[in-house]
Amino acid sequence: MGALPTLLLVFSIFRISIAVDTIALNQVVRDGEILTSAGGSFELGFFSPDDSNRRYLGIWYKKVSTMTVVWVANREIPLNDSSGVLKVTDQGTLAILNGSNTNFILWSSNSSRSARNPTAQLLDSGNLVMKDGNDDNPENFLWQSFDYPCNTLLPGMKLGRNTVTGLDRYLSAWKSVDDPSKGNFTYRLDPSGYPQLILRKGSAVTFRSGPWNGLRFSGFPELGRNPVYTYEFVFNEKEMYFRYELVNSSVVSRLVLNPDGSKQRVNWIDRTHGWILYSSAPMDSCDSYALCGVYGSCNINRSPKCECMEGFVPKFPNDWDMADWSNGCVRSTPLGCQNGEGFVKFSGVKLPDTRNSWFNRSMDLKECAAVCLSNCSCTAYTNLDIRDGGSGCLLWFGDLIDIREFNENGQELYVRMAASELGRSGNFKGKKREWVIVGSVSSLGIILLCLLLTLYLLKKKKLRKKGTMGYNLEGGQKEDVELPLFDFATISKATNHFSIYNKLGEGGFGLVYKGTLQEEQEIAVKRLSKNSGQGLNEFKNEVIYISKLQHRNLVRLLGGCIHDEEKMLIYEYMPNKSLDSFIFDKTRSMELDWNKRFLIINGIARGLLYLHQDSRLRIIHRDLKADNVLLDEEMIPKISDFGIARSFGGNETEANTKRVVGTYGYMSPEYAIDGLYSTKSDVFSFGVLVLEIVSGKRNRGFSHPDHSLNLLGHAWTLYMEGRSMELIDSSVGDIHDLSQVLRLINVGLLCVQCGPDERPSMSSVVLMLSSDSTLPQPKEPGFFTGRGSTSSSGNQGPFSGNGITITMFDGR
Ligand code: ACK
Repeated sequence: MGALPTLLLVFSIFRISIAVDTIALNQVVRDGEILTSAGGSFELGFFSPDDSNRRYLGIWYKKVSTMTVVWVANREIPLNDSSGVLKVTDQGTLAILNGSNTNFILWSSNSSRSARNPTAQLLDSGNLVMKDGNDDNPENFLWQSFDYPCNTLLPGMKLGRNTVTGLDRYLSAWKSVDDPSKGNFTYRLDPSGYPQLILRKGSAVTFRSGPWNGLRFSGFPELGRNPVYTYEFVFNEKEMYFRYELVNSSVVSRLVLNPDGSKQRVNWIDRTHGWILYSSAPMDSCDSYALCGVYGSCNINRSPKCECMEGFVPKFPNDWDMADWSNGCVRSTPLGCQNGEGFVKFSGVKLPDTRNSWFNRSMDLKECAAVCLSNCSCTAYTNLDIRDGGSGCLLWFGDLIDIREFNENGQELYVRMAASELGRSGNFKGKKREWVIVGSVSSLGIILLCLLLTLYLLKKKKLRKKGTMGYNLEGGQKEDVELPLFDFATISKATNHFSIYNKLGEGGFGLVYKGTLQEEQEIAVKRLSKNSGQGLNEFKNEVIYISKLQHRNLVRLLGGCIHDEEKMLIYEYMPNKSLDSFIFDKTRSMELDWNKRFLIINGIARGLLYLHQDSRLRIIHRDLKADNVLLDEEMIPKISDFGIARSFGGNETEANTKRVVGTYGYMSPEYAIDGLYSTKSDVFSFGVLVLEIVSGKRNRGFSHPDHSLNLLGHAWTLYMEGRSMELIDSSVGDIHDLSQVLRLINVGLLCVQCGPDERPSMSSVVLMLSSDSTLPQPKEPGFFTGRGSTSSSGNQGPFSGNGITITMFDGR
């Protein structure tokens, strides 16, 4: 191992500054030595964040007199003395070794490929890159620190995802000012619906930027044209990211996520003034996620800050008057998908949460309105891009949440309203209100709606007394479901009054909160969204099915809660959340070694076999996907979300529906195209899941530089060429039994065959997984080409959705 030539060293009293920015193969940077970027902007070396002897390898500004670290390599594993050494290894990686035990690698960069002449260089942008010899083309870098941000976004860094490689670049705060290990807060580009930047504390959202509108993020009205920065938002098939650059490169500026969860853009002035704040988020209490609840709108210049949007009233008026706005607002007149419904325009707002949105870049505003009106679940729309008079279409499905008003640079939002609301005159925060599309009012529809509402209220009253939930199964057969009922106060207390900090995420029919009962029992509470017509059906469905089922691989329902308009289901809490948060995450996927993945696949297979064959009702889940598999503390998989499940009686084996519901990428061809579902459509989804677990890649959104096949087509091609090994996720680590993995790929491919009859039943799958029998050769998979191909795109319409369960009326 060659240390750097001493002639190149410039001594200072406490440290040795190396007048080079590069180290070559087997050269080292020892603790005390400093690498300096060519233009003198950044330095790299070992440092301690406080007086302790904890040593980290990091990058900091050279010209900023207050030590400001922008990147840390070994943030989770400090050295306890000054024996640390940074070395370029012959595997083309950078490694931190503990000098007293040179075989012990404390931290290492990964490498996408081998290199003949690996070198590490600290660039003047603050990017530490690994390259092969003098190849300065960023496309060819073996590794770069800009791909693994810590708490700082420097000019030129991308904040977002590469959807091809799965690389997710996001900021994570330090634990405290003197502890660089990962703290509670993260700031990342969320790919659900139309992407937006989301600040989270743990898994709870605390702030979001809103969607990019061509000029800025909707929630950053100040982020317009300015003399200091330029901004870029890229969203295409391969990448989605946000990036900024400095107009004047001599300005020293950074965006930092602080340990307390504030995100700040700061500029260095001089030693006297220090770092000056340019902007920060959250900027005021109206930026707190969902402060005013659904259909509530926040205005910082008003008292009280929260008001219901016009056409809506507080859900719980008493709470609302006491400034507890978290339960939001409900419609004065419910929607019923009636003729005559239309839209009211609200101006000057931050667009609501887009995680339940769909978009289309080519539609204009008129087409957008028409599409929204034709889909009963669509609640609002607006232009995707506000430049040049506006273009594109953004649609919301479900409740609108986290809306605020701005004095300047707010946007227009068209909200769906019942016919009777459209004629009313009024003002929304003093801004112009217009109604947009009105069809012919059907009084019959309104009478029918009132009748249904009365019936529903009567039924609800009855239910509360009995502690029993009575619901109709498909086909009109009535089911009374005995379910332990929790009282509302208990659940409200357990979830900290449905605090946003307890929010786990959004499930099929509403928000999911974490709760703790008095006896310390942890629970997950699914709360039915108000006004979610389809959500009510899914809620009933879930009650009917899951309360009757019990299996080690199905999530357990503990009870329900009904209180006025509120409906909730209470489940056992799954500390490891959903499978998708592991397999598709570069870091977390490393926790899933091969053995764990095999056990998870087996567990899902057994759960599905129980549903198809062994349960009291024979059930087809219809929405099996990685998001709907939860993991308990021992990583035992539990199938969840029975919102759209169906049961089969007697000898029935197959049914047909006009309402195709499910998730692209997991739906079998006969279901997506003809609405035909059977146990074999679940088998197809299971096969997709198996291939995703093995490869660590999503079927939907999969792309490959050499072909336009999706994951299924890619897996099948590799199988046919005898190269199945190449499918295996590189994060799985050592594989002791390769034949077991190859067997699983074979089973996965059998399950995704195009014809339902060709696919094995779940009982055969379970057998195949547990025996060494010879497996048949799979035929071509169904839907095996990627986007834009004729054989797979029949149903995809004009939208793009990311893993969200979708509904299509009339499957063709
Ligand atoms: O991937 P997640 O963190 O795990 O986000 C989703 C979210 O709620 C919406 O479904 C989480 N979730 C759902 N049910 C449970 C449960 N029983 N225990 C823990 N987390 C849950 C899920």
